[in-house]
Amino acid sequence: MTESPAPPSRRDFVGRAIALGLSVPGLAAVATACGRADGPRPATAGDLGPLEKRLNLYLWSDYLADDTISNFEREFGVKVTIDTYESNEEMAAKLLAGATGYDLVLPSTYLFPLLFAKNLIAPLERTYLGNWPNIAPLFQDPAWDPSSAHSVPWGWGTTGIAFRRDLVGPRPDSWGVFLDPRYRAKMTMLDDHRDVIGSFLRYRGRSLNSVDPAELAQAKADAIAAKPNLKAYVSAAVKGQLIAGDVWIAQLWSGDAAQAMAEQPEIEFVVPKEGSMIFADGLVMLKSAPHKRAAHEFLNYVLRPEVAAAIADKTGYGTPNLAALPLTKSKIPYPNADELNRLEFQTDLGRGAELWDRLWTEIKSG
Ligand code: N2P
Repeated sequence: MTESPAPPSRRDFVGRAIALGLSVPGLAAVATACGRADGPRPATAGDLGPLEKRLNLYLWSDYLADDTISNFEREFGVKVTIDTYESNEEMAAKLLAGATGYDLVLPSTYLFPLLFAKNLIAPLERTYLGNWPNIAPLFQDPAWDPSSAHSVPWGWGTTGIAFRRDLVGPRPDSWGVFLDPRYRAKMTMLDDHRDVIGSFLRYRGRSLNSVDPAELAQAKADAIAAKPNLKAYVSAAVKGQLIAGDVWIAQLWSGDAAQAMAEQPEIEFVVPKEGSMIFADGLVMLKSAPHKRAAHEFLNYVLRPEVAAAIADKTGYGTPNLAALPLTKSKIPYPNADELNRLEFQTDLGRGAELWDRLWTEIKSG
């Protein structure tokens, strides 16, 4: 572990997140001054016509507050249906296979280039998004969606290790714990190739966005060596197993870990010392969306500070909504300064994606 990944560029999300994460109280004061911006909207060429009666969402599981949908349905008279997915790749595979009927989907930003290239995403009519100024400047005009023309940021978080403090010791602060047979069959990793392969790349001091075949071969070897110690590759569903004590150590996303911690105080979340991923997820509208006006009303609705704050409180993910920050009440595991320094933003793998896919298939069947 002699080499470390290249330092992030100035426009890199991590640097920008440092600014956000380190000054949350200060930002809260700014946000209070900004307030909410439900202004009148001018008529434009992009008139979306009358509000449809339905809206179809395709979202990550466990990423809403309890009343997010019911309040929207009541206020707007729109019936909402929701399908959920457990990984970006599951969602992308379904869309690329031609699934239609969905209005909005919620990919991680590393997937945006693929969805744009496949011509799946429609630009947004900004005149319907009067609440947009609530979004933190950090998340406006981001590298993944210049001019924010196609997306509304939803949440952000990190990948780390959630563990049962009462059952495990010492504190597992290295990705190497998954190679430790001491916890055989009491550990799980995410059912997500970016997280599994990415964490073993970091374990060896590499970038978690590496497409170098030799580095990836080592990550694959580590993943296969860890496999006998794992109970399963499982994502959101591991929360219940951690709470019950069937799983002691789980690779998990920060918000899902916070959801489990809210029910079982013996659960702790750590960003491993070798570093880890930071990600952002955002809503995009499909070109095939059957209910584009309702989609925009929903986007503008989730941009309200109180709606975004309720989502952050319930899900444990960071909110990109500056005006929502002072309204949040729950414990959201924002990375501290030290952790931020070792987080790396997940980016598109480009043509390397095929190699990653192949390795994942080999790991799972190996
Ligand atoms: C929500 C998981 C979203 C985090 N349950 C992964 N980007």
